[in-house]
Amino acid sequence: MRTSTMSVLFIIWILCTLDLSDSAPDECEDEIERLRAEMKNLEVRLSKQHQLIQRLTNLNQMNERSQGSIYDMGDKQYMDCAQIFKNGNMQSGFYMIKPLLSPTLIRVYCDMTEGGGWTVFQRRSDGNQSFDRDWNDYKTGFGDMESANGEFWLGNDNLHYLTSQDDYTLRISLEDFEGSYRFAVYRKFKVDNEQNHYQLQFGAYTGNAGDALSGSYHPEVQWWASHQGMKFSTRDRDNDRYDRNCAQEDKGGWWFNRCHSANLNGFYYRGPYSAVTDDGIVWYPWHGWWYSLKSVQMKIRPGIFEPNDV
Ligand SMILES: [Ca+2]
Repeated sequence: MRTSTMSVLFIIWILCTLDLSDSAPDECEDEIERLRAEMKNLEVRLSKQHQLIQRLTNLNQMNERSQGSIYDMGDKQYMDCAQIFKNGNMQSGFYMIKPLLSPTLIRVYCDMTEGGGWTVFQRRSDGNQSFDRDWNDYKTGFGDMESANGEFWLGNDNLHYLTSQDDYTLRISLEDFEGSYRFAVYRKFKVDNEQNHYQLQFGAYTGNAGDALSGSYHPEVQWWASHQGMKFSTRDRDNDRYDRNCAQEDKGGWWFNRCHSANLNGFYYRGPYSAVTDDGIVWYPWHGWWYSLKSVQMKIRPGIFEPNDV
């Protein structure tokens, strides 16, 4: 619009200057003035429309983010959520990362609360997803990676890629149906590769949920209830130390021993339950084997994490 108006103005100016038009010079000037005013008016309208489009675009992006859509990080690549956080992105949500060993970019949920920089690899929240899955599902990951509070497993290969590139701290957040919260933190959390059956290693515990993973809450049960050094098992791949199949009986993939004192991928009951086996979402030192938790989150970030050290 602007270009065509300017062209008309220019032609009229030429005609007036050369005095080739039939119009009197005054009429020429009037016409130029009228077109100038019209052009000004169009510019104002155009500017308002640009502002409106920008506002609508912003609103649309905010709406997408609140529904769990991914943040566009441009061409930069990050190996985990800690790097994303240190880069100044402090909004929890989905991001793309590329751990050093990973052949591809992977979509992850970054939890920027509790100090920020947490890469979440497991979430239970409402029983919406089945965790009673086979080896391949646990290898590659499964579940709802779209909703902000969706249930998922990030995948054992991804867990291996992540935890082999640095010393990571694992934080497990637990909630029961009475509105109470507990947490367990383990230093030096590592998951080996598939050839070694995603064997689990972890270091010192801190927290208020009790040390279920090492079974230190009761030395006499450690030989069968500790998860230290355990291989991953699924219903179709029995790597546990039990003469039957823990993953099949306890309805989820996990680092079973004979069988567990923590089973965070178990069946989603609601609080106290009774069943043939202790197959609920269990954290023994807090609620015992016969109470299934309301929500769980498992997440990692580098052991040395100084968010201000950008
Ligand atoms: Ca077995």
